[in-house]
Amino acid sequence: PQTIYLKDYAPPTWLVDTVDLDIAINDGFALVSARLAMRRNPDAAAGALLLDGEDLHLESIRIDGRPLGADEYAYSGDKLTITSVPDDFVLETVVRIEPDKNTQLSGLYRSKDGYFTQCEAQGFRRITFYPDRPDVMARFTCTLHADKSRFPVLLSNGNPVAQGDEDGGRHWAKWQDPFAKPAYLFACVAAKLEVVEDTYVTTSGRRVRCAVYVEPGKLDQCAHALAALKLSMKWDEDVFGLEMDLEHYMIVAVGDFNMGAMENKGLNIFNTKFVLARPDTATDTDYQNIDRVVAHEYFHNWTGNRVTCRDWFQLSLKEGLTVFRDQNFGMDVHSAGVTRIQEVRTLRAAQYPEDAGPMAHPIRPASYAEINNFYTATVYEKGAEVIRMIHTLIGKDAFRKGMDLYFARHDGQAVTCEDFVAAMQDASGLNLDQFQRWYNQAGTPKLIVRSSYDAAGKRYTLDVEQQYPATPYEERMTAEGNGIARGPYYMPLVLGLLDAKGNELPLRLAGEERVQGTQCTLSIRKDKQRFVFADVDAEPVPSLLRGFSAPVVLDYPYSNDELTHLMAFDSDAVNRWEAAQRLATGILLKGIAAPSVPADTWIPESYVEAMRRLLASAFTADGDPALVAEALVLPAETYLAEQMEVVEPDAIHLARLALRQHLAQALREPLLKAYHDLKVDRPYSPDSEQAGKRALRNVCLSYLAELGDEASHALVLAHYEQAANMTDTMAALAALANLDVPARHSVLDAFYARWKGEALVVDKWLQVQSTSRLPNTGSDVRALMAHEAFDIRNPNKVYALVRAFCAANPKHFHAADGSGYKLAADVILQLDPLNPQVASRIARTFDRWKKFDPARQAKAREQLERIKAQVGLSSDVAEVVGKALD
Ligand code: B3K
Ligand code: ZN
Repeated sequence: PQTIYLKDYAPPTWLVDTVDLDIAINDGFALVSARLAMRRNPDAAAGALLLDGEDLHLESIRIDGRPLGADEYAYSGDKLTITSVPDDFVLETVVRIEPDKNTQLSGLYRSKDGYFTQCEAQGFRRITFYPDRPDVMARFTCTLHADKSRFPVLLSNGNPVAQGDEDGGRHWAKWQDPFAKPAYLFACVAAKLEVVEDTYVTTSGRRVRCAVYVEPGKLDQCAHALAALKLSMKWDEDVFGLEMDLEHYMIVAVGDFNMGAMENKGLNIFNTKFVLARPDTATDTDYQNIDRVVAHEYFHNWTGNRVTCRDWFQLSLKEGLTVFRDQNFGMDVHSAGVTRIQEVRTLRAAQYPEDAGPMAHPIRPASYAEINNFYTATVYEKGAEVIRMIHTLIGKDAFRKGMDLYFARHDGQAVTCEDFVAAMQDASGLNLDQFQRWYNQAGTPKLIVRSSYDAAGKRYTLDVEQQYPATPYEERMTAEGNGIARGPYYMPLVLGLLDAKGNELPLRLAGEERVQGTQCTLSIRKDKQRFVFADVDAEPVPSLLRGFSAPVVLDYPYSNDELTHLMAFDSDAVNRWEAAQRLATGILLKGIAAPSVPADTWIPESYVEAMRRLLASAFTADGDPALVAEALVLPAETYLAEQMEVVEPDAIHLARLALRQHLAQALREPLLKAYHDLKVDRPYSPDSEQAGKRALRNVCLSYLAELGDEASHALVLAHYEQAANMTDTMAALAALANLDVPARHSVLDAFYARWKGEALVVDKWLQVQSTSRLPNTGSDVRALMAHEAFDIRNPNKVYALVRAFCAANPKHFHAADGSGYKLAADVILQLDPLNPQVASRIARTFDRWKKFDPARQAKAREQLERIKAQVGLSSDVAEVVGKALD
């Protein structure tokens, strides 16, 4: 595939003022008539008119009403070229498209009995000819026509302005969006849907109709999403002073969708997974994810829609910022500490390996082959960390001023990441030049901290060094002559110091008058820096990188005693959790290195006691069960793999299992007691208090299930039978899926029979099986691919069965015989012609293949080469596989 460079950006030659679309849905095809009022961009170089168009059948083309002759235009290679046009004109095209055959789910496509759109990043060109780039912003109207009984609901962005019936049992509706927008925010829907509605009144008194549309029969699963929408509207007013600007805000749920959801202006289209929930069908985590995705898409209305991206390299401008905003919303509506912990875990599980692998890129890449491959954990999650660091460095009030300034300067514009940073710099007065490196350098920096204590002088010294070795991204850029001079990052290091009793010490840097309180933020800017704290009476335990203040790997030689101390006393929730993770990681790495040694020789008794105290702390007056649940969960196998030079998936699995079994044996009594004490007797609510109790109770259950005796099996089955909500049901089912007991099959069968009509529940059923550790999982996944429940055209099914197997079942995906790699490659090759975006996401699970032993590498390479050799491979998969093999 061809590489596109940020440095080649040029403003659009042609601008579009208005777009009038007319879309007629017919059996087997749609006719799209577009009327574009266009003019030459005075700020751009001259050039012919070039429009994007993909899989379009051109029926007619006119300029200012005059049909063009065959020699006046050319359509090839996804470009329509018109050689001679006036400076100002109206272009009218009619194209025929086939949404029923659109398996890519980009552009206008059919899902079940309705038609839906997905235009970000470059789907609009699959609907009509257009300068399909985000810096072309236009005002849209859209008229839809379709059969009235089959497609009673016709929606597009903005406000409904007219509607009527027409011949042949058809009807039409016209929508008008008052805001100019890039084409990627266009949406329309023609389907049979039911709707639940509510009204939100903004601070300035605007009445907004909030509506959630779902397929018939699902109205009882919409309440939570609708409530989350109103909560988000309120939050954005309270925290950022941002109001909803339209009279209609609609969310439409669709079962076939490549991603989570899409922020189209006034007409969000959502994967059903992030809308539908009922206590018996959705877990606590599902409910929380709905909150977050609804908030995220709503927040895009300002960060993304009112101010959008100049080009797709700037994707993190809207995504990093909007993730940061939805994270803060999550911290406000749920537990702040637990929410942050979950984010840190996701970042390290998904983004760090990306930064360490062949697809490494900065949050603003300087080149790409396929933009759809850059909706990544780096652009989203690391992007949010970068915004969070600005927030930490300049403080909450200056950050709010910076946001205000950003909107004052750029409302209605398509801008760059520099524009955002400039607003933050100007509002705060803090120079952020060096900070921009976060936008240009790839890779996770390492922060090496060493301490020393001078008892005579009562001084405590921290030496901080940062390392940021080049990644394959930088090597590629340099080889192409596009290299950049790398340098140290500017980042906040938030810390506290604990004394031997666990008290937080007042902090004063030597040479400074002021005591900073018990927590301070050090500005890290250089390769090496030294910080000296004065008046420190005895050597403290440092609590470094509180709140995970920068997306780095922290290297500090903590002893196990220091970690247990932090686990017990640190006032920072993230660092209490982090101490438990570090402790477990250190112990597990020892166990992994000595696979034939009995577990009790590498598991220190002090660790077991620390975990016992941790569990007990959930029941103290200020105990937080949700936080304890997080801290009791051992680091994931994939996380442990990243800590190793050469990954040994079997040894990792066995050591982690041995530690779980050891803890289950040693803490059997308190685990059982906690399990019984934590039972929630009230009617189900997804609130954080109930959810926290369920989380801890279910963690206890999962440990107890490791005991492997009759009693523990009976406990799991009883939990399943008594479950009154999907959270508890899935906890039992997940435990059972790992047990080789006769009840496993009967329960899985009964579960399927009970839920086969609920697609999202069937996804859960597929996923517990694909992530099982039992020996036959690989062949079970193959068998399930032939099951009536599976459909390779439905992304949720592929993610639940195949992606979960590849990404969350390392023991089986990395099976020594190569069967896991073969399975993944078979699916990628089958899926690529149908849906390259989803195929490419599966291909990404090969990213870390070079970290394994030579025998596994040979098996992985064989499959990667096999994929690469496929004729007609999509640019999506070609880019991923090409970079993996480089
Ligand atoms: N902006 C969309 C992502 C669209 C992905 C297209 N391949 C969802 C979001 O981040 O809100
Ligand atoms: Zn987003």
